[in-house]
Amino acid sequence: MTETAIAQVKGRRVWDSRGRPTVEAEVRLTGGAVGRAIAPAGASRGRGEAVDLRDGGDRFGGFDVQTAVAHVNGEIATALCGADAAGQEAVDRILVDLDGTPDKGRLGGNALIAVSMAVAHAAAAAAGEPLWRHLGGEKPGRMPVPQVQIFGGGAHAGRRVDIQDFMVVALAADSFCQALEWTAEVYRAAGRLMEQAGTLQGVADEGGYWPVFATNEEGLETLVRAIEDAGFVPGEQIAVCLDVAASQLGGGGRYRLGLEGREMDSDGLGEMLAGWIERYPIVSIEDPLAEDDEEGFIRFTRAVGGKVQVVGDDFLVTDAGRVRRAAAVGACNAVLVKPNQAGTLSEARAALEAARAAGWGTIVSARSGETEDVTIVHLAVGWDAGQIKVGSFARSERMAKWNEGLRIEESLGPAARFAGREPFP
Ligand code: 2PG
Ligand code: MG
Repeated sequence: MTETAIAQVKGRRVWDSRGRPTVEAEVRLTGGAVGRAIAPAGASRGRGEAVDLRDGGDRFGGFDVQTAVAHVNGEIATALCGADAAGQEAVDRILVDLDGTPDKGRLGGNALIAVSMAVAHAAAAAAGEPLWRHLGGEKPGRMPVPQVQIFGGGAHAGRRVDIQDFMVVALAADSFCQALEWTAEVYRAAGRLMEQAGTLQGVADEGGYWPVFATNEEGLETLVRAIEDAGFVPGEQIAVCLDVAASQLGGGGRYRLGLEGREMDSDGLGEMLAGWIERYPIVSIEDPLAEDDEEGFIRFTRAVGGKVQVVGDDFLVTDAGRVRRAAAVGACNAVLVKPNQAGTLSEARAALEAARAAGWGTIVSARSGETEDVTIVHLAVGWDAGQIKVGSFARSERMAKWNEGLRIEESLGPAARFAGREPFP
């Protein structure tokens, strides 16, 4: 324990992929090991997420994090000094108790998650292991199958189209490395199609092409064409995943597709999506309905859950209690795990374990505001999530994660096992 006792916790302000301030934490142990991590930030946020503490005011659009950083350097550092970094759950319990609020609004979920992840890195460093191995123990987890965005939309692209993420998943690839190779070809093919159509206008927040489409469905058509143009069989080799992020489309059972000037109720939206599932090679749909529409989630999961993965993001906000409740009533069959929605690693892991216990799929996910931090890749492998979602195949805050996955797969050597089709119904 003396080697792994926390000697110093330091916070600093760094910058994320949107040029906004964010919190970095650095943890030093008595034995000299150091861990460092950076909090990400969402744009389409669930109401039940841990609070992302911002300073407000005029500076940097109100997004500054001086208060959260001061909490890391002050109260949090004091509370953690002397604690054993090897005991992640006890450390996270100290953080949660110190904050003392149900939504982590006092110290800030951004302050807490940066520290929680930095502690994990420090403990792994002290053990002389990469984080994924440290978390996974003896049995190495599978290399997760990546859901990769090709077109961005929704809150990540000025609501140019309503659907937020048009993604591909290379489920027939035989390795993580090959899945990225296939995805790279699809990304290029999609860019060529946009160029030919005269609609190539750069990229959205997560690196997917800016979605210049007349309808939401045109995004799907273009995606399938891109898979074909890249030389793959849609559905068989490479399938489609969507994040509708439907909380952004309305609530209270009413939804509005701004691009198409259409309004519909919960069943109308569910039927539209079910129609897409019939016509396109879709294997996963995230947040098909709004976070307040549990009934809609139940009906949608009943209708299509046998065929596709129904993922809760804003709806479940990486909360074990919500996952258990949703599983009990049959809403969703998979959870998106975003550590900063929970606020600590232990709580994020608990949400993942609750989903696993329910027989659900699990996807470790980045946020739309990211950095060079690659912790989530280690979590996906170490926790054996089976799936990972990081955004698109451009911009280094995304590529850093894909590249870290390549390094992990290489170091696993012959023991590496790619999740491929396994996670999908
Ligand atoms: C999501 C994420 C990533 P954000 O909705 O799944 O695409 O977006 O980080 O803005 O919540
Ligand atoms: Mg989402």
